[in-house]
Amino acid sequence: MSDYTLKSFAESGNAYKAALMLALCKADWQAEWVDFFKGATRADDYRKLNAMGEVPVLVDHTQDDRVLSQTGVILLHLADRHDKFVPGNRADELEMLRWMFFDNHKLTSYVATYRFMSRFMKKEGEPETEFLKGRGMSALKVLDGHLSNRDWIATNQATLADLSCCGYLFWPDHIGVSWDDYPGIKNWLSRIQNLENWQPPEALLPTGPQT
Ligand SMILES: N[C@@H](CCC(=O)N[C@@H](CS)C(=O)NCC(=O)O)C(=O)O
Repeated sequence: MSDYTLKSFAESGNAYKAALMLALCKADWQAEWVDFFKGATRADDYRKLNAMGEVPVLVDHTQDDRVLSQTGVILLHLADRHDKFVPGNRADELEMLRWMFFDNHKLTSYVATYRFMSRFMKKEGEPETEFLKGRGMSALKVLDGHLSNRDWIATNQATLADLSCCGYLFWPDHIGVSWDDYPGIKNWLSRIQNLENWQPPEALLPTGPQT
């Protein structure tokens, strides 16, 4: 058995954050496909595992099958286990956490939900979808401005903040943007792609029917 199982699916940028961390840490892990589009996360057995009904879930087999959810928590747990992507001092760590909270509240939350509504629910142009798009694009502008004069989000090296914020950003066509309009993000994504062992979501995670 692998050290970790990641309950996931390839269309989930949230799952990708954890999968990317596992890949970059060269961890011994396996993905287990969750049939999200058929409602698997709403089923009783899944809710017993994660009462929040969300993907991803990480099971750490090296720690008595400990179950973790919320990407921020999963990333922090993996950083503890592999001693990677967390700065060595508290001030930098707080800066990293600041951007991870921003990601969870303002960036991924809107960008991912906009993508879900437009691409998978086919509700492009409807008022709720346009609202999500506006909020998501505002968050992208904040991130782009922050990256205009620096290589990485929190320190002078990649941290969990970078892995968290990039979750959905390797799908610019899915969120209706061109990174040419966001040069800070464009250059930063290239730097992430150059990290040793980087792979795109579809190479790391399993997929299935999207209905
Ligand atoms: N804040 C959560 C977000 C996870 C999330 O929204 N996952 C999506 C799939 S990408 C999900 O399972 N959504 C189900 C739902 O919201 O009911 C995290 O960081 O893990």
